[in-house]
Amino acid sequence: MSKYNYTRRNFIKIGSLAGVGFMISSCKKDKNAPENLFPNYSEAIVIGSGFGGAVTALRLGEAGIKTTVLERGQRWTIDPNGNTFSPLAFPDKRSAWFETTSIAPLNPFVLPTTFDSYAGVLERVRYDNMDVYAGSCVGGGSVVYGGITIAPDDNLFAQIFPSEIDYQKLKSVYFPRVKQMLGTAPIPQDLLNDSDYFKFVRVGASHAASLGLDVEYFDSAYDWDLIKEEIEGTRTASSINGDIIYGVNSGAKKSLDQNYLPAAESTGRVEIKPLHQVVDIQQITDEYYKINVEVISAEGAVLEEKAFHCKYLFLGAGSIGTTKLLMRSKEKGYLTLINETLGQGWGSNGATMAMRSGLSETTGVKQSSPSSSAVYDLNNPISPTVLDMANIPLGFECNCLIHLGLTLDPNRGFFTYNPSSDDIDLNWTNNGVPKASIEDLINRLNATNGGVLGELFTLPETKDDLTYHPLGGAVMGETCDFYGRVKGYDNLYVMDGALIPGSTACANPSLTIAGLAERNIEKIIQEDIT
Ligand code: FAE
Repeated sequence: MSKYNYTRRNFIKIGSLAGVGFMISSCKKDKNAPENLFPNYSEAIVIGSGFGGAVTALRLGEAGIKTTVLERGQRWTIDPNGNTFSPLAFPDKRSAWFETTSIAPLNPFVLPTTFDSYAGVLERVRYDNMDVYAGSCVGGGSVVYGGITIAPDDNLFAQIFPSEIDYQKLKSVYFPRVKQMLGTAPIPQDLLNDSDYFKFVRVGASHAASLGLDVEYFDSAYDWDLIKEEIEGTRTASSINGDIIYGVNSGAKKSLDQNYLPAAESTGRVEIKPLHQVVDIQQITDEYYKINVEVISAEGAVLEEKAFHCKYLFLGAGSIGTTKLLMRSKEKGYLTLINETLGQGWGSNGATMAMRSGLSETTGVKQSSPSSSAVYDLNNPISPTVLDMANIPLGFECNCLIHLGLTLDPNRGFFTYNPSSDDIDLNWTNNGVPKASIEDLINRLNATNGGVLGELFTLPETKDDLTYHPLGGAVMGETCDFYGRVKGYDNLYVMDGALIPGSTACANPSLTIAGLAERNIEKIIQEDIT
């Protein structure tokens, strides 16, 4: 344990033991103390409450550091009547971050709806050749994600990440730490073997086995007992209707607002401020940062412009959000020392979606979320590919399966700051690797088991122009060091997907992002916080 932690913990202990005496002494106002110099001062500020932000906030709170979390989105609390989130089939304003029509990626399956612009849970950012989806609420991506909590393959990890990241330690120490906090578990055998809701999983696994491919039943951040209650009819049906991307009304999804974030608040040192959208950040002295914030209403009106201040500033606004804040702030002359790699090294995690239809087997009238298995095609002739067995909740028998494929795509894009929009543009050209890899695998599955690629309604065969997995922009070893410290600045850190070099090596990213955040904040608290 570091000297700092020991001292800080003792400080808290002595404070509570000394009782009144301690309170009196702390009441003597030190006019040079930062909380008296700067409005809205916390020792630490975390921007964003997704995986990187939530891990960081908890560990700072546990270390006794007064921390404010600034989150642009709303906090959504599970309503026992099952009406917290927008339904999947008829999306309403709660589904989308300031849009007026559905942003569902597979539009043919969603009835066209229009609604008022509102601070909904899922953001779609449209760039040339690539649409990026991300969470926009307290809990960030964990509220809209599929709960897939999967570690990269060792060899693939080594092909993407620098050797400075000790992968064995991530796997043995930090991934278990994250999983324990989230409370993850694989699909129970009875649901896997017998439930009609998971028939699609069994069909997908048998087809993979026919090609000799390994199937992994990975840990999921879902409460499987609650899914059983949904099936039994004693709880709001939500997962079994296929809900994922706009939130799960039964509460079965173990999003960060059910674990890390309340744990952070219960330290008594962490405060979360929803609907606080950070505009830019500024180093105002060698020691302190100013964070300019718009406090917004759920309808998007700016209610107040406010400045927050801190000594330690942690960015957890996600790959797009963090990169945007750093680039905008650099452009405005607020953070000029950040090096020229900022905005580079962005990747889509080699992600692509594809469907198999026309299967001879039935795959289930209702295909329940969450996804629970993945097929490993590591010898794919184009690129190693891992195929998530996703669910397609149509409510009728489609004899079809839908997959999210993750490939080891070397393609990287970069952002440029656009002064006219005061935003960042992504420079990205698809190279065809994700599409070719997944199609190669699907063609082999179809050749052996029957079925065709795509061909249901107007769905394109393969979608490689959208990603749920934006990664990079302030990459480790380039813009930041190997613990997320932004080069050129003290006490400024990137804790989220922006730090990742464009790919999490054919794995869905949340576990890698959260595991790295656990690793990095541990080091930062030990070495940097005085
Ligand atoms: P993230 O979780 O996106 O959090 C960023 C937070 O910052 C958000 O709460 C934002 O609202 C907030 N923010 C942004 N800008 C600002 C600002 N200016 N001021 C204040 N706050 C701001 O970042 N991954 C998996 O591993 N398994 C899955 O099953 C899976 N399914 C997914 C399904 C969908 C539909 C989507 C969109 C993503 C999915 N992902 C999945 C990806 C995963 O959610 C994503 O990699 C992580 O959430 C990224 O974590 P970060 O901490 O980088």
